Amino acid sequence: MRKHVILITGASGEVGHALIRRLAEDGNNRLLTMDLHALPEDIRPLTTHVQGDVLDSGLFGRLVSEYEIDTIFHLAALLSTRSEFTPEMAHQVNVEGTLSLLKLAAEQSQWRSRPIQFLFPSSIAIYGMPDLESKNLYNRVREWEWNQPRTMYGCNKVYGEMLGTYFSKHYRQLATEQPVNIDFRCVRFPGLISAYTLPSGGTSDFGPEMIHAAAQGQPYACFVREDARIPFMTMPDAVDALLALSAAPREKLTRLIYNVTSFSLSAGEIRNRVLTDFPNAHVTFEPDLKRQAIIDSWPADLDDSVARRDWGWHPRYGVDAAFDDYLIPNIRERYRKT
Ligand code: AKB
Repeated sequence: MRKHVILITGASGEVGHALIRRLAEDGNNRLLTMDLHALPEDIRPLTTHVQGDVLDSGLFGRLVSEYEIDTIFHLAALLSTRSEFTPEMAHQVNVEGTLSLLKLAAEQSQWRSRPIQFLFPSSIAIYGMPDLESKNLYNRVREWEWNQPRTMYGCNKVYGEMLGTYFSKHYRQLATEQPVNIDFRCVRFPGLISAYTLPSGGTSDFGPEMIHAAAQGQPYACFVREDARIPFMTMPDAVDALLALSAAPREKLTRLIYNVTSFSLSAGEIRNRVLTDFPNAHVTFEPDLKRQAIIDSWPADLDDSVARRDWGWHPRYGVDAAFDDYLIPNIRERYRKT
């Protein structure tokens, strides 16, 4: 008999790392993970890992002959800064990879005549504020506002949201065969900050980089202006959001795509927080005008009231708890060991 699994793509990335740990806490969850890379050692025993490409349809064929995939967390993506250097590859991974996974979900749902849940993390990168005046004026953006991204990654993510919506509502709408039943659910994340891992290839990376550099006693040259402001949340809250949305009763959901966030800080405010805990930290501001322009196009904050209303979303870590209870103690501990 084929084994029932939760499939996680992009498993060796930051969100994957935290999500695998959390899902593995429930011994009933059997995890199947995929990534181009091997998994970090600490999470290897928690999952069956397949090193491979989300664009490899032959690989998917082999996986479905062995496993029944009930839920998919499709995390694999090239982030915003990296995608600007290789936009065509970003399109392949971020769009064609998503399309392959949605097709896999569609086939699974048809063969088994049951819904397959598809969790898709999107991003503040799908927004595009035209100028700083608008960014300051329209502070907390709602899901349907300003959806005009200026990065390849933002375009890919907004299209991924649209593809997921299409697959869940209209895919093969004129066909007579067994209907497709994909339960697509999406959260738009702000910048994420983990105490245990560092991001790579993103543009919100200045937040986590600054904190981790200070904890290691290293100087940090921040690539955006001191007044550059975007929303952030901690990694445990990001995982909570994915799991809470996954567990929410379908009938409570009035949307397929939800903003989630916790706090909004400028780069200067992050520096000030860092200095409180690491008074010798050396942070300078040396804006890279191109990356700065991307941050300027992202909203200063997100309105996540619909997620709060529909599925009780509420971050565990507001700004004070994020720094005092989660980030600073765990990051200190992390670098004390090395
Ligand atoms: C990035 O900076 O590209 C990501 C994101 C905000 O989605 N962290």
